[in-house]
Formats: sequence, C-alpha cells, structure tokens
Amino acid sequence: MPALFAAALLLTPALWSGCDDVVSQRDKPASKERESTITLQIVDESGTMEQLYGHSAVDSARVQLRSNVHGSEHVYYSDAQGRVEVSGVLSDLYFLSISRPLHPSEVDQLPDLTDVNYSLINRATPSVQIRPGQTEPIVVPLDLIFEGAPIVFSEIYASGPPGAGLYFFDRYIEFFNQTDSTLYLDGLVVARVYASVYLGLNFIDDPEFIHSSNVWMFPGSGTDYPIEPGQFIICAVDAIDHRINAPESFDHRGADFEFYKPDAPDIDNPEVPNMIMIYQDSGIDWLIGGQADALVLARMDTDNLQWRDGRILIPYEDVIDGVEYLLNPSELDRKKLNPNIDAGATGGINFYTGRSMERRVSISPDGVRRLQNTNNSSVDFRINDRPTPQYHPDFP
Ligand SMILES: [Ca+2]
Ligand SMILES: [Ca+2]
Ligand SMILES: [Ca+2]
Repeated sequence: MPALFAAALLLTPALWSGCDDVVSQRDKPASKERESTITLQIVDESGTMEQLYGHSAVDSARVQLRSNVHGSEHVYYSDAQGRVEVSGVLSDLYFLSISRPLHPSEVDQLPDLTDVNYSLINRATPSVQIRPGQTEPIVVPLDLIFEGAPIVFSEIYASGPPGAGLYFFDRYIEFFNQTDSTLYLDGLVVARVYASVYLGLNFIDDPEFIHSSNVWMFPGSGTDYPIEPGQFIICAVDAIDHRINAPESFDHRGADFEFYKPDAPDIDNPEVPNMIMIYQDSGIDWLIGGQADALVLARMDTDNLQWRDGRILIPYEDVIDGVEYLLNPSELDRKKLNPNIDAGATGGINFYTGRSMERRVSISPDGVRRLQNTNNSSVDFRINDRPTPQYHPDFP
C-alpha cells in the first residue's frame, strides 16, 4: 500500500498529517486527538425499506471504509436503527462502500422487482471526511440497484512492465463470468470513455450517452465464444511472448483475444482470435491511458451506430460494466465516467511499474464467492504488484 499512496502523499497537504504520525508516536496525547469517533446513519432513499418495514433505516448493511492516505480498512455492519459507530479511526478522507443485498424473501414482497439480485448501495456518497470533534451523525443515503452485471471487468493492466524502456504492448483487460450459466462474448463492445482536458470536453453529465472515439467488438455471430461460469478471459494488445522485449513481462501467446488494428503495422497471431475495431481515431494499436482512463463493456446495436461530432454514442442502458482509473484516485472531480456506472475510481499506478488493478473478491453470508461490484471502483478494486492474467489469486 505505501507505494500506492506515495503519489497522493506528495500532492496533498495530508503529507503533513503523515509526518505528525512519526512525532506523535512519542507524544501519545497528540495522537489520541487525531482519532475520531463518529456515527453513520444509513438511510434508504429508494422507498424499499419503507415498503417492507415502514421505516427508512437500513439494518445489516455492510459498511466498508478505506482511508485515502493511510490505506487502512474497516468493516462494520449497521444495527437495527441503521446506525454504525465508527471509533478510533484517524482523521482522513474515507472511501465508502455500503451494500445491503435484499434477501429473496424481501424481493418476493416487492411486486415491482422482477429478479433476485438487488442491493441498496451508496451511489451518491462515495466518500466521507472524518474529522475530530464531529458530533452530528453523518447521514448516508442508499439507492436500490440491480446487481445483475453478468460479465465484469476483473482486471485492467495498463501501466507497462518495468525495466523495458517505453514498452507497453503487453497491456491487457480481463473479464469474468459472475453467473452460473455459460454466456457468450460474441458482439460485446469494449469502449474507452471520451473526454479531453485540452478541448475542455467532458460528457460525464450527459443524460443519455457515453461518447467514445475508441470502440472495439468481440468477434463471433452469437454462440462462437463462450465464457464459462467462473472463467477469466483476457484481451491482450498483442498475443505474443512479451518476455523477448521485456523480461519482467508475460507470454501472451495463450491470450483469449488480441486487439488487431488492421490499418496499422500491427502483429497478428493467427492462433488467437482478433478483437474487431469498429472505430479508433488514432494510434498504431488499441490504445488506453497508462495511468488514467475509463472503459465500459456494453451490449449494443453495432449495425445502427449513433454518432455525434465524430464520436460514437453508447446508451447508458446498454452498458454492462464500467471502470474508471485515475493517477490520483482521490481526485474524483477529474472523472469522465458517469457516477451511475462507476461512482469512484481505482488507480494510483505510475507508468512502467508493472502493476495492475484487480477487482476484489466478496464472500456472501452463505459462502458464495463473487467479484465485488458495487459500482464504486474506489473500493471494488485493489492494486496488484504483479498482474494475474486469466486468474484471480483469491478465486480457487
Ligand atoms: Ca495488437
Ligand atoms: Ca490474431
Ligand atoms: Ca486476473
């Protein structure tokens, strides 16, 4: 963790509170002053709890706090009144992930809901500031979401390997089948969310669409490329043995797919199926940001594309999953992906460090292992020192 937050430490005044730590180890009273006790009041704003129990308090919610500067994590469960007492934590900005899955028996009592995988989550409040002397409870509203994303981004490796100069063609993205059924990747779209700091363009608040100038599609005509329950697949920039160019990198000859850009001098491994380029306005290969970017997986009508100002429009309702990453993941004001798809951001990885971003495993009360997807990458993802292509270390 320390390296992950090194960038944040250099950039924020929190550095000075970090220095206080060293002093305060010899000066206990000062240290005590910086620890805070606050109450979170978890309130359902969707009307679901009201409908079920006649009040808006959310009981049994799993509340996860992660300190921005210190990296420490705390997990609590709300009581019958929807309260969580957070005690003895250091003052800081905390990323917040709250999830209260609805029990199937609760869903049964709600005629508007058609499936079983619903959760109340804190979409509108991805973080809280905890300061000493706060006496008023912090009220955190929850929304109802359908947790149905059948296929999720499980890992993004974009930084490039160490010790190989400016080499970064070993990048890959990894997907995971969260369901109990065989699914098909055929025709699914992978797109990069467009924004331009230089042109002052950012479509984060667009009410309908993601704007993209980098859109690729899985091959196949419907049932050619299955992904089995619990399977991890990778799409590599080039399906070659990268260890020839970068000793710290990987042999991607066994990749599931590769991005082959037909209008460029790109490499095509005939053994590995190619991702199909729909549109990419620049670059000699599939190109994503090494330190910051946002990607979505979508199922959309690629025969009738909608365009605006030279970019493809992707309806939000077609998005299956989306992830944003930033060089400083606490700077959420730099986001470009709508918070309804990803309320937070992972990242904090510098170029050529060989590190990747990987979704965490969550274990349900009945012991089922899934990848955490609360639509908040600040808490759903963690950082790997070594990428894990086609597997997850916590997923036997
Ligand atoms: Ca390629
Ligand atoms: Ca190929
Ligand atoms: Ca992996």
